[in-house]
Amino acid sequence: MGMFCNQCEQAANGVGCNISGVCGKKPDVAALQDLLLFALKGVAIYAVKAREKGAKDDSIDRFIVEGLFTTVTNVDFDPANLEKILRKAALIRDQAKALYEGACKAKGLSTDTISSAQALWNPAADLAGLVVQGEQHGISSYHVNEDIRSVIEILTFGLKGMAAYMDHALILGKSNEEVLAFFHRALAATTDQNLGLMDFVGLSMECGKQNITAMGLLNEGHVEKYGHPVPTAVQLGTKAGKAILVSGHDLKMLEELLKQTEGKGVNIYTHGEMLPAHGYPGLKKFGHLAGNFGGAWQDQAKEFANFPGAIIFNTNCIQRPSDSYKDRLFTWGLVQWPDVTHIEGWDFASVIAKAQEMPGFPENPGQEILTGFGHNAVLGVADKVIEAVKGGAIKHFFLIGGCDGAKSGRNYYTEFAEKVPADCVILTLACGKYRFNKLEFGDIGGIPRLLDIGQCNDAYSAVQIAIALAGAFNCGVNDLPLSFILSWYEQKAVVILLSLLHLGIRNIKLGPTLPAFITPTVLNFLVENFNIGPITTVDADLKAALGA
Ligand code: FSO
Ligand code: SF4
Repeated sequence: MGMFCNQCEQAANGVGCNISGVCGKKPDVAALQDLLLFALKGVAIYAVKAREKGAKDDSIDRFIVEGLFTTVTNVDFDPANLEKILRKAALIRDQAKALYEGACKAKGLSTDTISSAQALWNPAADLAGLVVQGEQHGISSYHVNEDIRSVIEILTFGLKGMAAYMDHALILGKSNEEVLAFFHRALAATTDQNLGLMDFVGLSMECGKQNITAMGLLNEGHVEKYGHPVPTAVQLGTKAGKAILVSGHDLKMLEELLKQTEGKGVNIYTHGEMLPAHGYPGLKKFGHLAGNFGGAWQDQAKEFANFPGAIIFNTNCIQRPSDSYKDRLFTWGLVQWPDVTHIEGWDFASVIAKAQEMPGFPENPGQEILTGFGHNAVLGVADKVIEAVKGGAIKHFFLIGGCDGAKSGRNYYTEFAEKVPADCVILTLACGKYRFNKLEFGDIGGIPRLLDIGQCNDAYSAVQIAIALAGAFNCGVNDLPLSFILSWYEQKAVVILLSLLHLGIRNIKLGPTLPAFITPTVLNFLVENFNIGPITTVDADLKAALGA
């Protein structure tokens, strides 16, 4: 059975995974995810038609967002769960069709004949049949022209990334009609063989724009619920007591767990992208939010084996669990792994019970690191920052952010942070920060030289900071003494890149390697319009950024 997937930075041989995923995705799961994307396009075709007639349905919108997020790298590895979602997709498609037909009827209009395969799809009778169906609808079927296919992939992966942020926002009760409608419109467009390269370039840029709204919504949801992040020292040592480790991005899930463990002698530790949670007043108020454990996602197998408590994933990036911790590993939300207990809903009693069975940690305080430099905190000291720039104390800002990953080439980011001159400030976000966030950078006149803005979605905060600085200096963002040194891994990074390009940000350095799904023609286009380029050597890239 063959597969082809090239959606993340780990794509085998820089081309694509065709035997089995480097991430652990097996060919059957790859085919089921391809089929899910195909089915979502069918739903979207009817949802677009319904919206044109003024009809929409929250459950259809929500299904599209969750379905897309399900196909993001390192989210759902469970064939049985994917089968359930696929069967629901057919029902949701029927619901979207009925919505469209009902809206036409109510207006006394006739309905268009829809003949696209995506809209007419019906699921095979069993799992094996679904896999066979999925094998027909992989990436190679997107378009015969490889450059158009490349841009359709950029758009598709951008939509997947945006779905992740939108899903978190929806969980917090935040929504936006324009963004939801765009998911349908863009997905339906990918089935339209009459569209050309520039149509998909336009849609990709629009995806970047819509994603700023989605990340803004998520930021609003976080701030309304938990307050603006404040600079906070996070303990890397351990507190005596039972322990639960939370990995992922979902703050509401963490909050619920904190509430349910209050007074139970169970301490909660953050892992990976949950680290910025410590900066939110509404979360740090829980005394048993004890600290951060471990590094970025790719080190989980080694680190989880040493965690003496229960572990729960609330989003990506999950990897194949080893037997040493599989029985105390749980998933929540969209993340699933076969034979790993999945928590439905908001009751974490079984996770807490598992933590109670485990030995927990002794008291062992350790190093502290800082987080919580969201736009509110940074702009709160904007006068000081602007004065430091004008007076020459701060010469340049580097946004060194994005995803971490397993490749050795990612040492570039550690070396880069280490070599940033002492009169420069590093802004960072997402899990790529683990390459250097335990190093000592000192401060410039009281302004820490390393400012952790937050999770990958806090790219929104980084953009707000850049726009405010540009306003203060009366220039464009590209004229600021600010360089973007980005690392990517999966599709959330793709959509953030689209957002930066939509904002017209130029000269981005991207690594550790360029996406396998970008053809030379498309790369030329990006270079010509945005002067984006691959990372080279630390010395050369630093020199280029500082113009020295
Ligand atoms: Fe990292 Fe994983 Fe947050 Fe991604 S934990 S790699 S871009 O899911 O989303 O930064
Ligand atoms: Fe390969 Fe990445 Fe696709 Fe996994 S998600 S199969 S590692 S390209």
